Amino acid sequence: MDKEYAGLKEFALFWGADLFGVADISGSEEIYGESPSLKIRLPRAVCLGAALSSAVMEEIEQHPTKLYFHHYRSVNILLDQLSLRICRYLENKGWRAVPIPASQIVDWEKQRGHLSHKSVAAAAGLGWIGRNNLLVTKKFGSRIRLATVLTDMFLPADGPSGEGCGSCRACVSLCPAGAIKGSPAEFDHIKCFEKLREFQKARLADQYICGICVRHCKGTGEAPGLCHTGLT
Ligand code: B12
Repeated sequence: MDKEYAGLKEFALFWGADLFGVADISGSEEIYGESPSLKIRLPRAVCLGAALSSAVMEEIEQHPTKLYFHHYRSVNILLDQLSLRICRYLENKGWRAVPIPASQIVDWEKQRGHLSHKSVAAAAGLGWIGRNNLLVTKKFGSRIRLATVLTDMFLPADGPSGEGCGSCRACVSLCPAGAIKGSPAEFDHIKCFEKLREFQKARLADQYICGICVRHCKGTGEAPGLCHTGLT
């Protein structure tokens, strides 16, 4: 393994990353969306994944719990702190680095962040975009939150994993909004968002969260053979 890559990965895992990968984004303008909020363009994206607690996720039944709401924010803080540490690590070595917030919305109308962490994670081979429209990983399923650090450090890039959900449809019938269909392209964002608004109005959480499809996508660690073959 490349020495710089190995050193950065070790640092990231030490400070709380559960998954790590690097994507070459030099020709991937689409990760920034239609109306980019960032002026800076750097060729590498360091992708960081932090796993959600299984016990917290398993408390979720028909709606988000208060415990999940707090946990979701704690994991975002962990990811933002981790990104900051990585940024300082890279800058101390003389490279440029931009920590992208785990969960900041910069365009409320279009509901966009600075860039798509899911797209970066899929390009870095952490997993694939599943039927539930989320990044699905072998080890944690979708029970993983993401952040990205952009850099010009010359790091070797990982590639897409080439895997998919296979015949697993665990999330399809469990989605309370009926938003999950046969493929990620068919995911019904409007139905999903309406359900999140309903939960928020009922004061189940103060932000737009749900957690049901996250809970039921467990990866191959807990549900062997379910989520790791080609998307059908
Ligand atoms: C705004 C936002 C929302 C909006 C919706 C925005 C939208 N239209 O998707 C709302 C508030 C509704 C929302 C809801 C949720 N969100 Co949200 N959200 C974000 C945020 C802040 C920005 C997303 C964004 O800019 N999207 C723009 C579009 C263009 O990009 P995208 O949707 O990320 O990626 C698409 C394309 O790139 C494309 N694509 C990329 N590669 C591939 C490959 C193939 C084969 C295909 C077909 C498509 C494809 O498909 C992707 C999916 O549509 C991100 C953080 C971030 N900066 O990424 C979190 C994020 C996407 N959310 C996340 C989560 C978990 C949720 C919820 C489950 C809520 C919760 N925490 O309980 C629900 C998701 C329900 C669902 N199943 O999709 C996580 C996803 C983690 C994961 N494992 O995938 C993120 C990454 C936050 C984080 N730091 O981890 N979210």
